Amino acid sequence: MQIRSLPLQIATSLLVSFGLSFPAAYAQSTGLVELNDDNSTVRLNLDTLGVDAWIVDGVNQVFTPQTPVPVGPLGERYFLNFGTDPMSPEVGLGSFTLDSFTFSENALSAYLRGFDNALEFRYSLELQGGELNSGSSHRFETVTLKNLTDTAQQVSLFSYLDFDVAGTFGFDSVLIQKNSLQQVDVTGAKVTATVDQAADFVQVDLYPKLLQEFFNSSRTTLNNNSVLTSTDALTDVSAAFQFNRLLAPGGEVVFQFVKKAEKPGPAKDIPEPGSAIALGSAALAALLLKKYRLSQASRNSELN
Ligand SMILES: [Ca+2]
Ligand SMILES: [Ca+2]
Ligand SMILES: [Ca+2]
Repeated sequence: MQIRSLPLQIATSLLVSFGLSFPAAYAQSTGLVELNDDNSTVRLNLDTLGVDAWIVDGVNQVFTPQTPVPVGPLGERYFLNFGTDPMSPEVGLGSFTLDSFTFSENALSAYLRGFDNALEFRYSLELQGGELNSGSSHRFETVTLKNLTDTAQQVSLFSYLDFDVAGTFGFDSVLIQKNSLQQVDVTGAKVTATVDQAADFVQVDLYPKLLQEFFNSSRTTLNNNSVLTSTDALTDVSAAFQFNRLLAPGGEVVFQFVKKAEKPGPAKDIPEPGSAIALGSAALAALLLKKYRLSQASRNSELN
């Protein structure tokens, strides 16, 4: 079994926050909510809106600590920054006030306020499972940030994602671009996350390095590293988007995220490796020839 430990830096910050009574502190935090639809289950913590399970056909696709941790789930989290102070660190939604929430069998929505009531965070999640044993699942998430002050405000939203595709974290490969992430397991199973607008910065890094950025005392700007492959069974990839937005007084910004899990079809659909390479080479050669002919044709037409 692959086991990951809680980073020291985060554990230390918990000591400050909660004293030594980790289990009691965890128990006091608000409960976990579980959503279900067809072959899928999502479990999230109302206190942080962190996700610690996205189970598709019995297989969890996100990082879940072996034992509960006081900061709540570490698989998927939102972190925020507010204003322009270069020294101000990010905060998680655990520091926000939960005004209200509603949920049904497969959907949840919540209203929170933070930064001394200067920012509203509205969240909704809908889970759409797939057919049994299809490996397919969709999650639709909407985040709305509203400036509750009467002056313009700079806001940063971080979406932190630690997928462990197909239930294992080793050997996963991740590619993140400005509005999409793709993470692939050695079995070919895949998780993608897309967002309806371009991030200002992105980052992939090994756990727990990236997560620590959101628990340290400095303001974080992601470094735009976009590709990483885990090279053994014990290293683990994670990724994040960073959106910087200027909100007018009373102004809002809405982010639409879609997260999708899928697995490869039956083995008979996969060509032999040799024939796939041959096919790829032939297709590439045909394409190059076509391009060459096109460029010759356009050159000829320019000359005529
Ligand atoms: Ca991972
Ligand atoms: Ca995996
Ligand atoms: Ca930071």
